[in-house]
Amino acid sequence: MARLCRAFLCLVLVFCAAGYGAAWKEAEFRKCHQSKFCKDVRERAAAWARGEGGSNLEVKGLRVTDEGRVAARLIPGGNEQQALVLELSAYRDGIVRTKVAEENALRKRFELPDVVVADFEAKRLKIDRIAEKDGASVVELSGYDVIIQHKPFLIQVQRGGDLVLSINSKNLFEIEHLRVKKEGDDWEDSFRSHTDNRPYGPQTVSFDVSFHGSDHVYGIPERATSFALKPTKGPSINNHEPYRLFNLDVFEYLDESPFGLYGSIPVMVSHSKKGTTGFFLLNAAEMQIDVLAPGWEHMGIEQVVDASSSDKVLTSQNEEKRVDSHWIVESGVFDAFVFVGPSPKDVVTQYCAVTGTSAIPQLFSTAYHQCRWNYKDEADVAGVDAGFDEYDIPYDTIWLDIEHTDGKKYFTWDKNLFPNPKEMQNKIAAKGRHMVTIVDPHMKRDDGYSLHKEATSHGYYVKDRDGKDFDGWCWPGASSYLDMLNSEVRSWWANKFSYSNYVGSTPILYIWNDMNEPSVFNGPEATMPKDAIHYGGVEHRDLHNAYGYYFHMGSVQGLLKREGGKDRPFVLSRAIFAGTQKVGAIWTGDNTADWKHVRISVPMLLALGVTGIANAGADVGGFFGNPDPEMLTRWYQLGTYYPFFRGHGHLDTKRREPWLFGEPYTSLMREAISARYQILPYVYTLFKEASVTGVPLVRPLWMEFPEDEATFARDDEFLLGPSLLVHGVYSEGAKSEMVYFPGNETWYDVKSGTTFPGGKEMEIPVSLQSGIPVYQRAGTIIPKKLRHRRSSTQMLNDPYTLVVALDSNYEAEGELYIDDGKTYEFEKGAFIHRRFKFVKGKLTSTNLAPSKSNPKKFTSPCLVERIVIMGVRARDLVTGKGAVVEGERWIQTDIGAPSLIPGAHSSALILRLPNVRIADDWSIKLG
Ligand code: NBV
Repeated sequence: MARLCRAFLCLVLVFCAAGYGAAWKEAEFRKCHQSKFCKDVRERAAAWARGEGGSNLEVKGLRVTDEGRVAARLIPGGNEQQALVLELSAYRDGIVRTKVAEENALRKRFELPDVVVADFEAKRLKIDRIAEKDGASVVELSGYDVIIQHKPFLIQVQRGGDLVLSINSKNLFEIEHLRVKKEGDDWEDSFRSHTDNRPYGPQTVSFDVSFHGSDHVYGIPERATSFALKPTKGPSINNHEPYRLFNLDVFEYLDESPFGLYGSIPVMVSHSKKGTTGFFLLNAAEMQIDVLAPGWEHMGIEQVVDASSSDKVLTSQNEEKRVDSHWIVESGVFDAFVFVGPSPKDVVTQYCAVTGTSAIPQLFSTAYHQCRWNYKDEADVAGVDAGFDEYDIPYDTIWLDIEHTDGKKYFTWDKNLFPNPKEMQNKIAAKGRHMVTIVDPHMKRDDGYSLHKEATSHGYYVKDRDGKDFDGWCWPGASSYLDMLNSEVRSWWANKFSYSNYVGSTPILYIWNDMNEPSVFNGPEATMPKDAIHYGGVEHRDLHNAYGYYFHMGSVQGLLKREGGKDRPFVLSRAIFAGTQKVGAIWTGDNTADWKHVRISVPMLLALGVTGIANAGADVGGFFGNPDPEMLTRWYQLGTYYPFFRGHGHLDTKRREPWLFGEPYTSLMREAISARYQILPYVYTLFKEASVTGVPLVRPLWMEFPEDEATFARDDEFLLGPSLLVHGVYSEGAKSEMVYFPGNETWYDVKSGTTFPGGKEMEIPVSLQSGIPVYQRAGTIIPKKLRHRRSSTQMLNDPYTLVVALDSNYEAEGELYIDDGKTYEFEKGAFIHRRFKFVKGKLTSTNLAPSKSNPKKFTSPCLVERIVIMGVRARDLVTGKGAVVEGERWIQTDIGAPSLIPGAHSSALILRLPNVRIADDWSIKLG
């Protein structure tokens, strides 16, 4: 009998998993009109906007509190019983926070902890004065004003006298008052076979935010769509779905779809020549956001017109430039932040001042990762590892997917396939390489699994609406999910990563968190029911979008604990929320081996970047399907410039290690991966910058060229840091690409040194051999390491090459950050930070690290072995004499087409073996 039952369970599981793997089925996911909260608010908003009512909030009793905040009451349509309270606070460096809640709430609404960084309140400014102007109250801050109009309630933010953002200019602000259920109230909400009890009834928070002076808005990842967000509602685009923020495991997601994927970051950014502005709503409930085109209010929601044709023009002629958005949030509070810029980088920095800057990764994790579902057994791992050596392709980390475990019980090994995990890792470690294993959040409900037993006895699982441990289906079969909202559970979980608990783990083993949306095969929309209950009686509805963030956080704590807080953790997560950047790296989930997915990875990474997620990548090769060798090569050529660079593929796909395709593909993939290793010093320096300022590695062109309008809707290319322009090749057999060169400066082709003027789009011939178009910006210096090695660890003591790209003033500058690449010693000053400057024919290296805060010195024995200077004028080319390291010795020079960059521009000059130390101050003069 027991055997029969087991066989039946297996069948069910296979069935579930098969359905799970099937192509994206639109009908399996809710549309706005299939969720009561979204349908109701969207319809109400359309009616209000046509003048049929409105929230009509009036501000009363506005004052400055003793604490230096602005406080007021908001009365909806004269109804004192349903008064709201508003609190507005200002923070240093252009941040405003506004909270609105019910004055007398039936029940305390959930406010999400653990996202805003601990020291944020310390940045608060004391507001001491409010000016009254034309029936409005004005808070004057440095460089900007916040104006609160009383009737109707309206918040406007003016930067340097220009209106940049307003809240409630469409009169749509509404917080549904929590109420007691009356007879006849129908609160239940059903979708397919699932019914959400909605025990607390309607409780939406909805409002409009307008971005003034701009044509474009960006952000609110994660979705596979254009970077500049297309309007979802308007005369020619009626009934487009709103952008949904609800973390879901979406099988075989489509490109060019507004549908929300595994992560949610409720941040919207607008940009125009006049500046950049950002808006963030701290709320982890399901959210639906409409981007409104003029005239949207005249549309009923049931008419269906295809939206795909209409894109950018959001403003009709002669109207003020603006983009309106309507936010519909299922529950929780209105806790919003406005970032006043004015520059694009300022906005990211302001947002990261609230939610944290990017965690600085270990150096190895910035190099290439080789993954597959699954490397089958120890012999397979050894074979792949040896393959990289045999074909002379560098890689740093090999990954093991779910099949390495004993029956999908995480922290265990399949004893037949992986009998000697430690030995296996030691062999990998001997080459300076690393391993990552997967640890998912679904816990097998198996009494023989000690983690499950413990979690059950401690009561650590999320509960279903009846108070029992939630029981859902996932890879292991019947599974429960840890309640990661509870810090005690996170800390218990963290202990499981110790070497004694995770038997078979070694110091080179790191972690991958998948399925943490959470994915529940038999749940509504393949996730956890919203009426499941967390610690403190919190409904899953209120924190759904942050579940994966908490799980990620718990695992990171685990690796930190394992190393006694010494080494930096590495945990890759699929589900994300605002603040994930401070926890670790992420990837864009299950993409497909399809050219469109190569292309869409760029806007996806751009959207993540402007919302603070600096360490992100897409599966190179495409997870589903089999890439042909050309597509795979093109994807590697692009992946070289992803912040997180990993090849990965589905269990059912053909093996695709780079050497399996023959020539020229293997060599071209080797070249692409090696190109990543060459720029690691630059990439690592960018990661350091992201950890301090939040400014991402993958940047939209307008982040560096804010006034260049031609870049505002461009998402087929990006900048990696300030200095590299990257344009992928996104189609089969492409012979040329239209590349836009932003700004007024020159761009140097990184391979040939050929120059292109800025401010122009040009047709650039491409071949598979030429790689994708990549250019260095004039006026920059990029540090590289050019010696070919097996892994980043083996490059540690390698000498540097500095690539100087001169601008029209004959100048250039750049930076290099180095530390031990592993620990937190840099916090005590153990790092090197250099600035390189080329001015008046002289290249100088100076210290950027503040000496006082540098008591614990970090030194590097590394030398500079080569300096490449592009853009040297003929009259300055040195013949015979060479350059001189000031006051000291002559060095060899090599003028003309350098061997490094075949076919290079004739004015490139190579200084060989200057042999100055990277850690020292030095200068080198030409001539
Ligand atoms: O663990 C298996 C896969 C994993 O390889 C992939 O990267 C994840 O995004 N996982 C999803 C579950 C199965 C997907 C069909």
